[in-house]
Amino acid sequence: MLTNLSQNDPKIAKAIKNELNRQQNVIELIPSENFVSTAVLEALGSVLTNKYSEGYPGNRYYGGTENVDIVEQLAIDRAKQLFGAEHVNVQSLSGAPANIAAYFAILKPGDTILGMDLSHGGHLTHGHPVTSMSKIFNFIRYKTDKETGLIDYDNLLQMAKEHQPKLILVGYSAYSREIDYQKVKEIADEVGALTMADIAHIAGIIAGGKMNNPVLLFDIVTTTTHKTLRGPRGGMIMCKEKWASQVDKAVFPGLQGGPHEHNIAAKAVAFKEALQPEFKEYAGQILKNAKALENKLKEHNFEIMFVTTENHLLLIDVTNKNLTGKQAQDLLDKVGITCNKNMIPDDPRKPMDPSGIRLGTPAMTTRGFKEAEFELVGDFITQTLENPEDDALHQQIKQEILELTGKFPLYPELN
Ligand code: DSN
Repeated sequence: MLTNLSQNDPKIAKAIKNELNRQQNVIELIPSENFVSTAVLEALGSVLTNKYSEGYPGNRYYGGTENVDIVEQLAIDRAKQLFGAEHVNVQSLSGAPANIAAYFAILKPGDTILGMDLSHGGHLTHGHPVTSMSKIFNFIRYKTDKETGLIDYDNLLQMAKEHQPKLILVGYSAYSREIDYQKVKEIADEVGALTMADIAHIAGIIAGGKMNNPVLLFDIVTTTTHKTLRGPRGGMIMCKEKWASQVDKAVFPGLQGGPHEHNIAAKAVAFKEALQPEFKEYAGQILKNAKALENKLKEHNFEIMFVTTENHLLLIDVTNKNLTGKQAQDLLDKVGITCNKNMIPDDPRKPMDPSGIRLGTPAMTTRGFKEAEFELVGDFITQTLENPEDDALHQQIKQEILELTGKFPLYPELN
């Protein structure tokens, strides 16, 4: 593989081969990552990357768009079918630009948005002060309830009455519970606010029918396509028909130029895969695996944030193991388990060395891991983190992980 690249640019070819090797040999637990099919990879590496096509299918600013029109329309139609959406824009380059376009489609600068606090599982683009959007819109942040781990819907209503937001925003990056979209819609209706859900993390589980779907209820829903949805790196916006023209204008020409049609083709391929019955099983297995990992970690006295998981991820405070999130991430890296350090609710520590780690099951579920393997993963994590100085043990676990991952081949055809 990579025959031409190896000849023309051996340094890049070597880095790609090493990355393939890394992906094959580690237990990948970053909840926002996944392994696309080789069909998706082929679409991504296709000649569609050469084509400019500003505009939308049937209405472009360039000639020669008859093939990319077919590609983009298929992506739109399949996404509509997957989520029951009235209108879909598949051109957003990723999740952050999808969110920015969504805000500009339905709001005016200065409008108030009620979004979740980052340390409680919200996302940077939901109004963190370091982002440009926080200078344009007035973000107010709500939190989860400490006892139940749930969004405090009574408090959300109170805050909505107090701040009179134009938009209530749900959908998170590190929150492990289901969302009551109906309740959020009722709160929004009571104060005359619009509703937006960012389902980037859980889109695949929703598409597989295993979590609540806000698309039918909410004004606007954004997602990435590369997480549980298992497509290429990219974004997408779904909305009610009444917002269609504003959404399309906000994406192009509002925010972006030429769409990346190779990427849109890969999205279409992934959506076709997600429409197959096997994908429902995949979505269900993601949830079962997260439960198996949670049960094993609870057995070993790990502190699970938000009480439990009802999706694909677990946020864990590692303070009671006498570690920081960064130390835990580094130790797990050493044995071949990839995860990310993460803030916990109202974390007293800093983002670069927070109190927690975030673990997710989508990628290893794609490789074929089931509950038994995730119980083993829970044991590997425990042994590693409870024995931070034991190099010999770490070497032994690394070897066991190599043997385990070897039984679940990843991209053997690319070797
Ligand atoms: N970076 C993504 C994640 O890891 O959740 C969100 O954008």
